[in-house]
Amino acid sequence: MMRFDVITLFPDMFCAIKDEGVIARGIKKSLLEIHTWQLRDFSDNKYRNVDDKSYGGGAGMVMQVKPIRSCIEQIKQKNLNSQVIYLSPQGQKLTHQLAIEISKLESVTLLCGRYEGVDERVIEHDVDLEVSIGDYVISGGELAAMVLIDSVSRHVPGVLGNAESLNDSFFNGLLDYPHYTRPEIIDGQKVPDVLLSGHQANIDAWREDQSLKSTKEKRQDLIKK
Ligand code: 4H4
Repeated sequence: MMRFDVITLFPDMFCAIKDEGVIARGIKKSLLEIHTWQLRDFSDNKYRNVDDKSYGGGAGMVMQVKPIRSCIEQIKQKNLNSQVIYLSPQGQKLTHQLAIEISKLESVTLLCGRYEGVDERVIEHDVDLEVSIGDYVISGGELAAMVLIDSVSRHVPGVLGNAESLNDSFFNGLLDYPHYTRPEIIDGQKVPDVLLSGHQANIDAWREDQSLKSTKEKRQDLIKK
């Protein structure tokens, strides 16, 4: 069982992964648990504010320490050793390898930033790992958290039915080979003959060659020296 606690201003967004698809099935099979926490419930004022102006000026608002720290403390009362991951463009890039490592944890708390992010003292004192889904800024950490939950959950044993392919791109460090299905010809576009040959050894060799070829063309950086 892997548990995700998510600290967010928009808990309803997570219905997108809790109600449909692979993750929903993992939850139904009691392999996954996703619990969202509305950060505003931990605000110390009646307006339920959790952000404030930035010291030193500047346009954006910053998420305050206290509500986040109170929420993490409550989460840790239930999951003492939950690892706190903060989603931010300054984090370690989420890769296949990092997703596998995170999937080995039993409890993870995902902190979703909004505005300009969180007060630096949260990162120093409460956050165990900062993770980025890519070199761009999105309006909130929620979408990044859902990407992380999806990619990590696929490595939790039993979540992916054995029918669903585990040889997704990056499984062997290379991009995936091309896929085809019926019909054999459409608008003059044919399925490669080798895939119709029935020779599994030739098919496997062709697929490996295709993976290498597309990785060299599209992602030189993945070709190990
Ligand atoms: C968080 C913006 C932190 C800026 C945010 C910072 C990503 C991403 C993201 C909403 C929030 C943005 N999260 N991968 N890319 N001041 N989150 O863009 O640290 O630069 O994960 S900051």
